[in-house]
Parts: sequence; C-alpha cells; structure tokens
Amino acid sequence: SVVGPSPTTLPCLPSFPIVGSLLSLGGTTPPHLLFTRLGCKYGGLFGLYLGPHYTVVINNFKHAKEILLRKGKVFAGRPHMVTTALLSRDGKDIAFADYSPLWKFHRKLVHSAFTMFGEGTSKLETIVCQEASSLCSFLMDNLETPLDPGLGLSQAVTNVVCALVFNSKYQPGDSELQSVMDYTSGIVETIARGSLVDIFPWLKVFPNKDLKKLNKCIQVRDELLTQKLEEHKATYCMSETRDLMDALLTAQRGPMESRGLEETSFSDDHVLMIAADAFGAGVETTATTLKWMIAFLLHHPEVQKKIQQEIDEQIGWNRHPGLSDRRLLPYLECTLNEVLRIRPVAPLLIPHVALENTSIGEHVIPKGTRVVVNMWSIHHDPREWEDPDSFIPERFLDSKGQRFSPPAFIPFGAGPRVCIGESLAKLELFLFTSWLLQHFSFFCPPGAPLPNLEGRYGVVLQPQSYRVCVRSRHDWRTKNKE
Ligand code: HEM
Ligand code: PLO
Repeated sequence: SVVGPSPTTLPCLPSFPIVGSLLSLGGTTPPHLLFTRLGCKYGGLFGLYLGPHYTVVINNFKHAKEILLRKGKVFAGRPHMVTTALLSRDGKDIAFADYSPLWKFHRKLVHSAFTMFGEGTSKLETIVCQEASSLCSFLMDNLETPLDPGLGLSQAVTNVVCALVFNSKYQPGDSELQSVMDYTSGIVETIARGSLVDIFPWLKVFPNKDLKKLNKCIQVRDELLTQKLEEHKATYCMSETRDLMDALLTAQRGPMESRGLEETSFSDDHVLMIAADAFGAGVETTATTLKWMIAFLLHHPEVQKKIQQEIDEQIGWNRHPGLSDRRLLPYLECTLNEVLRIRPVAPLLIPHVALENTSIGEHVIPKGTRVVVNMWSIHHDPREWEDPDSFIPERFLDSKGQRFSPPAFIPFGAGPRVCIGESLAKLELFLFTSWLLQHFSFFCPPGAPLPNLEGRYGVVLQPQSYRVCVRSRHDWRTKNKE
C-alpha cells in the first residue's frame, strides 16, 4: 500500500454568503481578482460554497496542472448552470456539455473538421487574408477619425467563422450581420451575468429583464441557425463537405452504434448547438483578443514601433504577410502571447467538475465538486513571472532571442477540455495583426484618454470600449493606381 500524508480537507472560506454576494450582487471586484486576493489569505487552493455548490478554487500552476492534465479525465465534467443550459439546450453543445461519450465524439468531429477544411490547407489562410484586406480598406476610408475598433474587428472575425461553419459571408452593412452582432452582444452581456461561477439563487439576483433579453437573443440566434440548417439540408451532398455544418450532417447520418452511441443520440439540436458554439466562441474570443492587442499598443507605442520595424525588415511593402512568415516575426508572436497572458480571454476557464471521488494534492475532493482554475492568478503569479503586472513581450524570448513558452502560460487551458480553436485563433491573430501593423499605426485620438486596461469580467474578459485613430504608414492607394 502507498504510504503518504493522510488526506486532509481543504481550507474553506467560513462566510460564503459574503463571498457569494460579492460575486453576484454587483460587488465591484470581479471574481478572478477576488479569488486571487483570497488566495493570498487562504493559499493557492481553497474551498468555498457558491450557493449549495461546494467549489474549489485553484490559484497556482502546480495544482492546475494536476487537475487539467494528470487527472484531466477525472475533472472533465461541467456543472449545470441556468443560463448556459438555456444557451446550449441543456448542454447539447461542446463547451457546456458534461462529460459523455457523445461529447467526446462531437469534440473530435469539430476538431477534425477544422483541420480538414481549415488549418490543414491554405484555404483558411486565403479566407483570413481576404478579410484582413477588407478591414484594411475600411480603415483606409476612415483615416485619422476616432473610431471604435470593435466593429471592424468583429465583422472581419465573424466572416472568417461564417466561412468555416456555414460557407457564407456577409457584405458590410448586411442586416443579418447586424442582427448577429446584436444578439451576440446581448448574449455576452447577460449570459452567466457577472461570472460563469455565479450560480446563486437565480431568480433573486438575476433581474427578470436580463433573463428576458437573454431568451430573446437566443431566439433570434436559433431562428438564424435553423435557417442555415435547413439550407444545408436542402443542398446537402454526401461527397462534398463545404463547411462544419456539412461535416456535422454527414456524421449525424453515419452509423452511431459502431461508436457505442445510440442511433438516435445525435439530434438536430446537437447539430445546431455545436455550430452555435463554434460560431460564438470563434467570434467572441478572437475579436476580444484583437481589441486588447490594440489597447495595449496604444499604451506602449514602443512595442508597436518594434513590431512594425520587424515587419518592414522581414516583409517590406511589396507583399502582404502570409502564414509562412510566422517564424520571421517572433516579436509580433511574443506580443500576442503577452496579450493572452496579461488579459486572458477566459480568466477562470469554464468551471470543471470532479466526476468521481478524488484528490488534489493531499486534499480529498468528493465527486461532484466544482473546480475553478484561476488562470488570471497563474498568469500574474510573481513566482512564475518577473514583474507580472507589466506588459513585456520580451519575456517570451530566451537569452538567444528565440521564442519560448513558459510552462505557466496556459491561455487555452490544457488536457481533455483544452480549447479546440487554439490553432485557428493563433492563425487569425497573427494574420490580422501583421496586416494591420504593416498598413497602419494606431494612436489615441487627440484629447481622448488612453483605453482603460481594467477589463469587464463576463463570459469573456473584455476591454471597456475605447476609440482609436489610424494613420496610414504608406501611400498604398497611389501605389495601387500606378
Ligand atoms: C474552450 C480559450 C478561441 C472554441 C476554451 C477554454 C479556454 C479557451 C481557456 C476553456 C478550457 C477549460 O475549460 O479548461 C480561448 C482563447 C481563444 C479561443 C484564449 C482565442 C484567443 C476559440 C476559437 C474557437 C474556440 C476560435 C472555435 C472556433 C472553444 C470550445 C471550447 C473552448 C468549443 C470548449 C471545449 C470543451 O469544453 O471541451 N477556450 N479560446 N475557442 N474553446 Fe476556446
Ligand atoms: C459567446 C456569445 C455567443 O452568442 C454564444 C457563445 C458560445 C460559446 C462561448 C462564447 C459565447 C463565449 C466564449 C466561450 C464560448 C465557449 C468557449 C469560450 C465561453 C457565450 C471560452 C473562452 O471559454
């Protein structure tokens, strides 16, 4: 038998109602910061009750690694939450679905679909470059005018995901695109309002007005999705997979029993919700990271200059950046990493659940325990990072000027629940930022304040809206006319 320290229970916060109300009732401290602060007092690992739910918060990298990787399968469950159940028709998607063979099958399916008609070929590169080019034209028409960068960025990223998921594209000003952007911001504002871990007695803390709004937005989204599904079914052809939706339809028609799944288990609801997940995650995360990137560049013009210098030296003016230039622009890649470190899109990941009685370190963890990994605290841990609160892209370079990835850098999570859009996101971030910084310099509109870097915590950590001006670095127009 194994002799080791006898198992102990975790330090647990005594007065959870106070914490609970801080989380849910508009306390001004967002939960990732509150948990980080509580970590200083209670240690890297502590328990608390959120409503009736025993929840363990992990603030340090060592234990995060244990539950995400070493015991990844044991902790691969997801909790039932009121708003996310509404969003995903009771977990018929991937992100909010509890662990099951069907979930595993769906994850693999989306993964391989993305690889097949996206990452694996140059098609995705072409799609992203087209959108980057449209975005640059839009900015060319709006030089030196203060504008909200979110609009152009969201539209560009939406079109990339639209191509992948629905094989379609919106023209600027399309009313359907406007309605997609409206319902998305409506969902982001109301889903798990305040925090994904916030599961306090809902009807009391969740204003009815918000619930109504969420339902309305979901309804608009579902009508749109259903229409896409019908269109796809009508034009479906087994031999040609045009997009993710086709790949899902093909799998739905394939033999289920041979996979150990029931014949009827892959419903139209699943197809819709998986497409909705890919679409929602694909747009919101990438657009948010790009907004953070520009906000930090406004604060750090020296970083912007250095990236532009790298682009000028390695690529110049006569051609556009492509995927094969990634290794030529290490400083840009380091800056993107630094943005993902200092402002992780999902600072608390999505809560995990222990699927059986288990342990973390020497502590006993009963089946059903919710586990929140505080990536924010891991990305700001002074034991892992020098001067963690400062924006220093060079920290991702080693002494020889080569890129390296510190172990405590986990912006996409890790293990069985790791993000399935990681390579897609990295590809988009690289192409969009390299195109933008080849063409333009970003600066703060005269008289306007620098963007607030604090962030609004919601289902994703977003910057507060800000305005930016762009200046062309080169007379592209004249050049094209020549
Ligand atoms: C899950 C980060 C882009 C699809 C996650 C998780 C994180 C994350 C931290 C949660 C991991 C966990 O709970 O342990 C990011 C970041 C992105 C990004 C930082 C961009 C900068 C994308 C894109 C897509 C996507 C582009 C798809 C098109 C998903 C899905 C899940 C997920 C479906 C749920 C996986 C599961 O529960 O099994 N992502 N993501 N993400 N992401 Fe991403
Ligand atoms: C974004 C708004 C959409 O309308 C619905 C949606 C679906 C999937 C969610 C995404 C939203 C937010 C970011 C999430 C993603 C699944 C994985 C991703 C939570 C709510 C992250 C970063 O974990």
